[in-house]
Formats: sequence, structure tokens, C-alpha cells
Amino acid sequence: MKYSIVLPLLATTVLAVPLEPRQDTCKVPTTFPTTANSKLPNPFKFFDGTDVKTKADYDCKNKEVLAALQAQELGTFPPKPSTFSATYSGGTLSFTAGEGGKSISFSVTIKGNTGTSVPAIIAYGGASIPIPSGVATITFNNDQMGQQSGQSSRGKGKFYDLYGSGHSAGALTAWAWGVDRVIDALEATTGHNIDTKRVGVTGCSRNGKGAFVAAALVNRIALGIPQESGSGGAACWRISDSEKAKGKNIQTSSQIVGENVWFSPAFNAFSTKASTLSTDHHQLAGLVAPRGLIVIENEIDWLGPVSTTACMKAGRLIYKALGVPDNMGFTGSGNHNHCSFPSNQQSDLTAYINRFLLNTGGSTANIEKGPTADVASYIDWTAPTLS
Ligand code: MCU
Repeated sequence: MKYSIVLPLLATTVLAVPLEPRQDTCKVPTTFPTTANSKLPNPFKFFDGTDVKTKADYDCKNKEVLAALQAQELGTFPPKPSTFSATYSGGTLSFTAGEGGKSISFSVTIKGNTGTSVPAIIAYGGASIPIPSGVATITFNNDQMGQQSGQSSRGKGKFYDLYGSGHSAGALTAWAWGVDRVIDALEATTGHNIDTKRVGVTGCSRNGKGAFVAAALVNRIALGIPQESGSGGAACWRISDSEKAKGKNIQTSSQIVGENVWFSPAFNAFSTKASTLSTDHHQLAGLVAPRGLIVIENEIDWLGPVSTTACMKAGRLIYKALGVPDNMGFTGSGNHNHCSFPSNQQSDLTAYINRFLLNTGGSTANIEKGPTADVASYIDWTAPTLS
């Protein structure tokens, strides 16, 4: 009796409530808005103008951001190739990946991996941050995966041996693909003692741009530690342009595309009109969310200290909206040589490594350090609290 009354009521209710279309599936566009906007794009609006209201919406938003970033800046990020095998022996992790009749082999070295269930940091070209004991270092030769020695290195390196020299990926994307495979290789082998759920990625300067992009593209990375990445990493293109207009000696998109092959050739079309990009780099941080991210910067003009600070403040607004403000921090510091980690950033780095890699807890609350930079002057949106 009871059920015969309740069931029809339930059925009526369910039918009467329209399903939020974005909760079940994400509609990822294949074309992206290019209307000029000198303010940072609103991370809480879909490209079709719909509001991002829930965390599920935000997951879908990230999918369109990812698609736009690949189309406009990074080039295509390929999935796991059709054939893959890996071995681990004596501190060397190797994999062989095959696609379309071609194959490549690649190795990384692992140190500090004694014990059980050891967290690790993948270090582009070797670490220039201190890595504490209890955390293994995986040295990743990113230049071998994708060369970065000026325009003549376009399409060179193991990634391009596999996918072809004309592949759209810039070097940053090729390296991120390599990081994704290193994690596949860790998952496929034993004996290395690494806990694949606690892997971070770091690199400094050009390699810092790479570490940031890897943290954004590879969602198995637990902690991103980009160091002094500046333009192309923690800086927002639009803010760097505004700083350049104020007379600063700062790297911008118009310069970066000529200097090296970090980005896809597709980015050339935007190099002198960054204001028409569908996204900006606060959303690179937003792609890492809610995973751990500690952004380390230096107050060198070329890196754009105001740009990186304001851009990462905007990135933290995304983390706040997701209810995890303290999963992201940024720490800027002046008066030290490029990529020489200063002692006054140690406690911020330690806090993030403790919380996200060593699992020893502790607070990562409110780490926002850098020069005065008013994020409000670069945005025309407010962050909601996503339900
Ligand atoms: C901050 O990273 C780069 C910068 O983007 C380049 O313009 C400059 O040539 O090199 C920096 C770097 O990688 O320094 C080691």
C-alpha cells in the first residue's frame, strides 16, 4: 500500500525536474570564441555564455578550456599510444611506445626511492628545488622528448619520431605527454617503490613552463611545482601585454613564438593579439584544480612579476570557488639568481610537499606572496561558490 502511493509521486517529481544538461555529459565545442577582451576570460562562463554553477559544471568547463588551449596554444595532447610496455631495473625506468607502425623508447632515472610507497617528483632536466629525503627524484630529460633549441628544433625529439615532425604539439605538450607515459610506466612495473598517487612535477624557467603544462594536462599529477616559469607559465598573456605597454622589459606572446618552439605553430596566429585567446593562464592553474599547485616565482622583470602574481591570484579564485583555496599557493621572491632557490621560499615549498606528497599534513593556508598586483583591475567577473 505504502509503495503504491509513494512511487507515482516520485515518478512525477523526477519527470517534473529538468536535468541540468551539463551534469551528465560535457558538450565540448570544436570552435572557440576569439572576440578581443583585454580582461582575463571568465572561468565561470561556458563559451556559449552559460554560467558555471556547480563543480560538475566546472569539470565540463575544464574540458572546453583544455580543448581551446590545445587548439590555440599547445597543440594536440595525444592519449596513451596503442602499444606500450615498460621495465624497471636498478634505478632506470624505461618504456617503449608505439603508434601507426612507429615506436620509440625512452628512459628516466630514479633516485631516493628506498622504502615502500615512496612519493616522487619528476624533475625536468634535474631539480633546482631542494627535494627532501623520503621523496624520490625522477630525472626526466625533457629535451630528448622534444627539443627546445630555437626554431630549427621544431618537430625534433622522440615525441616527434613517434607522431611525425609535423605534429601540432609544441615542446611543452610533447614533454607533458612524456610525463603521462612515465606515470603509465610506473603503474605498469614494480620494484621502484613509487606511490603513483603521489607524484609531483617540477622544472625551472623554460622547464617551469613545462612543469606547469604537465600538471595541467596530466591529471594523475598530485602536485605541480613550476619554478620561475614566467611568461608561458604562471604569467597571463594579457597582463604581460599590459605590463609591456607600461614599459616593462617583459616577455610577451609576440616575443615567445620567435624565441623557441615551446608552443604549437597554431599559437603564431595569436602572438600579436593575445586578447583574442579564448583562455589565459589563470585557467592553466584552473586545470590543475583541485589538485595541489605551488607556483614559485622570482621578481625578474622578464618573468613578469606583476603578471604572474595577478594571474595566479586569479587562479586561486578558481580554487576558492571549488572550496579548496589552500590546494594552490604562489610564492614570489626577489633578489636571487634565476633558478637558485632562495631560503625564504623554503617553508612554502615544504608545506606543499608535506601535504600533497609526504602526507604528513600541516597547513598550506593563504600562501600568496609577490609584488603588489591588483587582480581586480584585470578581471570583470566575480567567482561564485560552486555547489
Ligand atoms: C623564463 O624562462 C625562459 C624565458 O622564457 C626565455 O625567454 C629565456 O630565454 O630563457 C628563460 C630560461 O629558460 O632560462 C633558463
